[in-house]
Amino acid sequence: MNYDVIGDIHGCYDELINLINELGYSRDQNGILNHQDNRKLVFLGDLTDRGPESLKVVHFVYELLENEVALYTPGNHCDKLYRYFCGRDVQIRHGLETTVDEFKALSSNEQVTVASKFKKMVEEAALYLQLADNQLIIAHAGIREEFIGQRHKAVRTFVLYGDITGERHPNGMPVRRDWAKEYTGERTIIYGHTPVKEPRKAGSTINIDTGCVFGGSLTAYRYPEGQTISVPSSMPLVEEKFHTFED
Ligand SMILES: [Mn+2]
Repeated sequence: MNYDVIGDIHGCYDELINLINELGYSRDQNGILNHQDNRKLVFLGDLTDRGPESLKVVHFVYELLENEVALYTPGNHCDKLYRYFCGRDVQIRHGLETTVDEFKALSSNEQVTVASKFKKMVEEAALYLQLADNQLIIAHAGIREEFIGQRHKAVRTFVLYGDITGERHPNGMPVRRDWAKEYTGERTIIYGHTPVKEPRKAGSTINIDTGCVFGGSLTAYRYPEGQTISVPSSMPLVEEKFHTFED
């Protein structure tokens, strides 16, 4: 199986549709989206929050999962929205407020539908994906080589939040270590979570969060071809949200 892995969408539904069209997916006579070359889409998490149409993205990805044309692994924003839908006491900030506003504007029937779809997606999802005979790893914020195959608490924190130190930068952003630079493994690791202007390769890792919701682009990585395809964002550019790395 060949895969098209899609970076952090954050409610940018129009860009998602543009990218999927660009990748060559289309609907068959039964209205089911698929690819004539038998490819699958892979979503690496953070489907919602900050952007304009988070719940439309949820419905769309849910349909693809039901039709088995996509795989999904959650991000930190997915984890928090899941806890919100479970009625837990979560802080409605860092972008969750846009999704909650969309949710509250729905009828109670529509609320039940979208919440149960999303909960099912997250409950059935793996913390990270091991594909292509374990040669392709997809993890929201990345993963250390020695963590591959493990699922304990430290692995979960790393996969959802990255290699955080617990400290914060003066602008409030958590300090994240550059784990990808140290990665010497053979397996391909595709991740997102940290917005970069261009897809960032380091060893056999690639960060494909090109900050669509901050006015960058939405990027897909084609495996095994190793090619990236990006579509431009319709959102205003928020320059300070993009990270730069020393390679
Ligand atoms: Mn994230």
